[in-house]
Amino acid sequence: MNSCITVLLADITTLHCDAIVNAANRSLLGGGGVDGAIHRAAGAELLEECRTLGGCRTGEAKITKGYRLPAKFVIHAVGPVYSGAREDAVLLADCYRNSLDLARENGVRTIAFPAISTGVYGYPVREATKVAVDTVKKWLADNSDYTMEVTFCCFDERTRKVYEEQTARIIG
Ligand code: AR6
Repeated sequence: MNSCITVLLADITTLHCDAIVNAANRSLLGGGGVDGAIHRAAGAELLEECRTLGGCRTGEAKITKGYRLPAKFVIHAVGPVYSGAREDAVLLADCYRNSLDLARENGVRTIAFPAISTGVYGYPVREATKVAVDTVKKWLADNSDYTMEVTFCCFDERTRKVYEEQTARIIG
């Protein structure tokens, strides 16, 4: 199987993946940051579909169509608001794992993640990146019967550099 991880500096709304992940909030009704950008690019139909979903718990994920985006699906994951508690990392890892499970259930082969929780939700980039990379690597190992191309889509150079360092690292 040819699963792989790529790090990219880009606007996630421009990516031609089967699915892009949104760093949403529990209402799933839009917001700022990457959430705002995804809703603007997808158009009003995305919000209409999101209204039918009844929100989403922190650490969980829900899927919609991508509408006017080049991506076929949007997977809306709700990251934790950073508090410094041990639970933060558990909930952040849940976001990545649940998004990948949902992606696989929907036949997704290429998926892009933003740096969930590291913007408005205040999660320190280095800590969040370690959780993201370790969780994705473990998921790929646990799903070695399925080919999935994972892209970490960074929006600034500093975050990209941290992802490059972490993905080059061996787990442990
Ligand atoms: N493409 C890729 N990454 C982006 C883009 C983009 N177009 N725009 C921003 N980022 P944030 P959070 C990066 O704040 O911390 C919203 O209001 C950004 O630089 O979008 O999980 C929601 O509705 C940062 O690295 O998400 C929630 O209320 C990363 O995406 C809340 O913000 C995440 O930043 C969620 O906060």
